[in-house]
Amino acid sequence: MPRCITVAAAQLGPIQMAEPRSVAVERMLRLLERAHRHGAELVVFPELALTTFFPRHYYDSVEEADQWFEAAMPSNETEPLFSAARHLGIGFHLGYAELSLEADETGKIRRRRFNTAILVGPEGDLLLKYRKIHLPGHAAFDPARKVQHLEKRYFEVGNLGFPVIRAPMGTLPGINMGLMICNDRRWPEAWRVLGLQKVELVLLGYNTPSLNLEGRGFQPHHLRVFHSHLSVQAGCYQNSCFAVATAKAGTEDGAELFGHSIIVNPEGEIVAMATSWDDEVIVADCNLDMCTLGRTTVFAFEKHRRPEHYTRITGQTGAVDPPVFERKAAE
Ligand code: ING
Repeated sequence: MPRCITVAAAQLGPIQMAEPRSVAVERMLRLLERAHRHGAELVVFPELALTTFFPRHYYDSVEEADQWFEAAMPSNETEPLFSAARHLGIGFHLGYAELSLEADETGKIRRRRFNTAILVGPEGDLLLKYRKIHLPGHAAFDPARKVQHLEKRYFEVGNLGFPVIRAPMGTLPGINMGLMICNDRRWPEAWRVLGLQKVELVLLGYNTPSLNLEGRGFQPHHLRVFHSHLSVQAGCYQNSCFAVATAKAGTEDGAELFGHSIIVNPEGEIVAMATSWDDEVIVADCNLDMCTLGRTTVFAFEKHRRPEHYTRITGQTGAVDPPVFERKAAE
């Protein structure tokens, strides 16, 4: 009996700064119901799905940005999502800005802010939590940029690693599910850490500007989507897993995010793609047995990987100059 699960990407269109969370939650409830009608057993919402992508806005003090964070999950405003999913018997992934009062590595209890994603099971259990590790952009106001991208200002680097859990989902007693967020998808290390935990289904949300806002060089617009798809397709192929990558898209207070949410299989094929930049559900039946071929042949890690030659990957942060060729004087 094939191990099949039907998954959905519940893409969100733009959320304006003025839109309250209740509006976003209402829209997400409609998408959850629509996905359920399509037979989805697991629904993936985007990164920072409850509010506008606020890291594009500069606030003098990070506390001023706390209006965009969730101090509790679920809260009164987000509880309807949890009860609807429980009622429909489906699991869901949700990205949000997490404000937590907890000890840091020095043991000091303080307010900590993370770009967070959770995976909630069909019974409402919190199965997995992940805090974004690869924070793109910058921490200080950057006058060169057309639009700011201040994730390094508002979020700490995640402290939960790249987690995988085996848990019931849909009709299956156990699926190996892992999380990453947005920029993480561009880093093969993130995929491989999940792959080394036998992940079968990677869930990720993203908010990605449709234009290069760095203002530091020309990049054709169509490459923005190409790079996003390339990263997810490569990650799936090289780790023999499925992925659901869900966008928040459209123009938020004048800043454009691209959509093109996708569901990708272990061969790296896009099996479903959103075509709007608005609220849209895409669905795919995933036969998890497809993960077996790659991980028992080309990517049988235990047979073919040579970690003794990979030490630069964890030993170095930045790149170093290579040795320079020097022709040896004739002897
Ligand atoms: N957004 C973008 C992303 O990684 C980005 C930032 C875009 C980085 C394009 C590099 C190139 O998709 C978030 N939220 O990480």
